[in-house]
Amino acid sequence: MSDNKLPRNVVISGTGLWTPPHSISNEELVDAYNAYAERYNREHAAQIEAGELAAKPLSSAEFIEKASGIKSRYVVSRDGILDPGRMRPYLPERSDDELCMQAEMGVAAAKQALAAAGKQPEDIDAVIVGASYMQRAYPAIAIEIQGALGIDGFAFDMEVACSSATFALQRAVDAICSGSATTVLVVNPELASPQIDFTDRDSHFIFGDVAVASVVECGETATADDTWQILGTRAKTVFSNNIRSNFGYTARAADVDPFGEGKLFRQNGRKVFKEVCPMAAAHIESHVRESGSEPAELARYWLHQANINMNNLIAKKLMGDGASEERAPVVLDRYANTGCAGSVIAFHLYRDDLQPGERGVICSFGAGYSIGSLVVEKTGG
Ligand code: CO8
Repeated sequence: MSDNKLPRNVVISGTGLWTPPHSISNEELVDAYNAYAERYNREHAAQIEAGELAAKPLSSAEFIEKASGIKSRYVVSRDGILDPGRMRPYLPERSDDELCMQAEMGVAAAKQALAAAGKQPEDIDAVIVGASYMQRAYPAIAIEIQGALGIDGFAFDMEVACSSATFALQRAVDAICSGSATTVLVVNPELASPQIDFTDRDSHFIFGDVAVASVVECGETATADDTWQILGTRAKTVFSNNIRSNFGYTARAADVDPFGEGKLFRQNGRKVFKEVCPMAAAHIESHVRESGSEPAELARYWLHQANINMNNLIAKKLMGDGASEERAPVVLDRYANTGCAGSVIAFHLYRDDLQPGERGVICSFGAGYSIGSLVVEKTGG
């Protein structure tokens, strides 16, 4: 408690995780992609031969696991992704009277977080939805979730790509510290699969769908057994084009196909790896020191889940020879990269064994570039 850098005692008092019902292994994904690529190459053989078109290279499950650590991913809809004639999920349009897909995912995670925190909808003052993409511009997904749960107060959406969750948690902390709210529900429904170009070998394997939620409140009102005091938050952004998504509503006015070549997720993965690892490690190191701990002593690092080699490098930098999967848990092997949700999934699944007084960091790093961190300490005991 003595190292709390916040003007108030603020805690995370409950989290929730909604996992989609379908998963796709690397082998299944690669089979579908390769069938698509072979068909494409056959159909365009003459243009490829003439040098007018590039042949589609084949993908490999071994490459994917070795380069990223990803073995499978969860998705809200599987069949369309694995159909070489479609190569995108199938999400039928819903009427305005139905909950949209993203709100439905968010509500499922939010109900778990509320139950874990022992809160009723009337205890919540604000709902913040942070995600890499929003299914629509307005009304805000957060307001739809607020309405579906019967929460009074205010709600808003925010997008900071992979750091949308940690930045949203920071917004919740700031609201509580400023007195504009006492209990905030943060929801991160990452509906990633519609933004993936499943016909692009370099990126078809990266993402999965998921939703997480967290209740953040004043320590004085928290009644849950499992509460985590937030000792400090830190956010950092540096502009980079190395991870970019260009589809947007202005495409109509620019007379371009909003989902055409290069408009979906794309990245220069090598550069991202090289530039983000040292930035993230230095960010965490200085934030942990500021909170009064030595990085090597921290019990747990709930790191962003994009790439196992990145996480191993960062963990080694922070913990030296003490780095282990137990101290920096991995969920990307089965969830893949779930945008901003990855570090919160890790926090949700891998914290029960920590004792009161033990500390850890929830940290995201990714597009923007953006890095967000929270140093937390298990309370009670
Ligand atoms: N199968 C076989 N070979 C392949 C494949 C494949 N699927 N993909 C690429 N290759 C080939 C390449 O073409 C290349 O061949 P060559 O040497 O002949 O040119 C070779 O394999 C090596 O390719 P790379 O150099 O690209 O391979 P890397 O070892 O760098 O691994 C990674 C690629 C896995 C992409 C790696 O660079 C990486 O993970 N980097 C970090 C990237 C990262 O963290 N990005 C964050 C992205 S997400 C984000 O920030 C938020 C976006 C918000 C959206 C979220 C929605 C939920």
